[in-house]
Amino acid sequence: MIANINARSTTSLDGQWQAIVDPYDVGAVDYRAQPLKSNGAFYKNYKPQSKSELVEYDFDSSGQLHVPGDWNTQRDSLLFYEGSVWYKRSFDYAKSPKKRVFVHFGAANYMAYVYLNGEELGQHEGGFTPFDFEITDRVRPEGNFLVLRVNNTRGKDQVPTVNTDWWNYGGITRPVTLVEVPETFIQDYLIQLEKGSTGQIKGWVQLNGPQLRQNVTIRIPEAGLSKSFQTDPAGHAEFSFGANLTLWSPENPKLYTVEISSETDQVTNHIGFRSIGVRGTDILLNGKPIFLRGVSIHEEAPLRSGRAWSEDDARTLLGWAKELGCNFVRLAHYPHNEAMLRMADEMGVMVWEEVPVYWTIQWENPVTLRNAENQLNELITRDHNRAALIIYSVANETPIGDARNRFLSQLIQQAHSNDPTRLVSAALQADEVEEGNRLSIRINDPIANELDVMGTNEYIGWYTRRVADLDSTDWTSKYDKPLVMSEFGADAVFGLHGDSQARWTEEYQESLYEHQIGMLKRITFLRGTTPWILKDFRSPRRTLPGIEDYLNRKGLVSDHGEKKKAFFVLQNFYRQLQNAN
Ligand code: GCB
Repeated sequence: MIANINARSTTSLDGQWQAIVDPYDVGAVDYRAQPLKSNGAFYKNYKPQSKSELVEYDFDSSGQLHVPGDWNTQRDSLLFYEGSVWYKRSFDYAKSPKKRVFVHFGAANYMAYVYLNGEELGQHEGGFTPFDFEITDRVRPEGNFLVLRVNNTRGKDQVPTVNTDWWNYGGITRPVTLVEVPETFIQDYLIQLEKGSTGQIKGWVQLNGPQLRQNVTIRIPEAGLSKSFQTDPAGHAEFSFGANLTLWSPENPKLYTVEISSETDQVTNHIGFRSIGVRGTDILLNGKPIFLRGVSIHEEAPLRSGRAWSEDDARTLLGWAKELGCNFVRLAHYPHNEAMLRMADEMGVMVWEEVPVYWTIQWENPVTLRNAENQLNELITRDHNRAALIIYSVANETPIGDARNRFLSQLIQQAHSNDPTRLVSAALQADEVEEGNRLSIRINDPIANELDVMGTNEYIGWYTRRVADLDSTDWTSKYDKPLVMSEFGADAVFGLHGDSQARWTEEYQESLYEHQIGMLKRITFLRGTTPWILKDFRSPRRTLPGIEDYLNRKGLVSDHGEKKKAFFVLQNFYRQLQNAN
């Protein structure tokens, strides 16, 4: 994967694409369920050569879908659709001499089968991470046609699996871009502060192409830095050097222009430098203890329905979080689009990113584990230069057991070894123990031993017990580690009023937040909160008519952007925390 394509010479393929809805995959397999190779295969984009020839598909008269975008919110008939849609887009491309060309996809949910000019380029599994294919020798000056079959059928062995509390939006949900690079190009690089240091930059550069041994220079003009290195025969160079930098923080999200140049290529990135670590139950940003004032966010557009993908979407969502007083967001439950991370870097919001290892997963299945590892890798590769990114979360509410423990342990090790500088967490669930007339909640999950930060989701006052019970609930942990309360919340319909005992009212939600905050203040090892959730979001599990209407209503903001009463309760708590610092 090519890192940071924003810094490249690119051509956008976004816009209207021709689209064929294919619920039975007739464009891919024949009536004996064998792969289609004839002109009947939709990726051939074949046209009848005479009036007698039978061809049963036609992209040009099949309607269009906008890319990027989920298909569910673009046509009423696709609202609940799960299956295949074929996309086609034609383009001309004048390739510069001695350059290589890649086609890059921000994401397509869930499987993507990609073809150029009637030939297969490859496949990608996983709905939320980027992928690219080289097309240097296949792209023509005129009349190219790029075809994708995107299939969002859920499967038990997938990541996520069949059961989730969010809408399974299908489609090419993020931008599609042609990227042109030199024959030997800078494929990826990591330029970050060394773990535990605020004055030492450590990282590597990786070249790709025929001329792998080169001089590479890292320049940070504003900091007066210029360092050169030689890559090894595999095109890799590691480096470490001292730097006197203004550190990135939410209060001062300083980004430097960093230039990485080799003899054949040059790229620029805006990079912030900060350290993140833990000491006992504290989380340290740039060496100082911090409290993560956060909120959970789904990747849904703030002011229209469907998947979010643009810079404007990111600005609005993170703007609401900042208005709440947040210095932190949890991007649940899968990798969000890259614009969110860039915006978080600029706006000074720390980020928890997550892979969709959610609820039940085939813990025993090695293919499922490889898939989860791959999604985690692609996420790390995409975002490892973002200062805002401080935590990787490897799972959400997964049931304790040997196979699950091994699975998560593998992901935790992988995150640590691929990116030693960031913290690793998971949203766990805790045990409830009655002690006299008080309730004790105990964090007791073997996987906590391997995490840097523990996350816990709890729904006291909504799914379990009553709101008043929060006043007599205490938390314990046998781990000397920080806790982020990664979820709590209640559903409320914006504008529905009643007393604080009445479900679905803003008053119920408001009261639950007040009592939750009372309880949270008593947890001595609590270092962050990301209540559930910033905005009402689509969920197929939420069927109650007139109330849910297929929306999870736990938003602090409604699906139309209206702030509920609980928004102001949380805002007030975060103001107190901010003033106490
Ligand atoms: C949870 C899940 C989240 C759900 C939420 C709810 O525990 O982690 O994905 O949406 O509860 O509203 O039930």
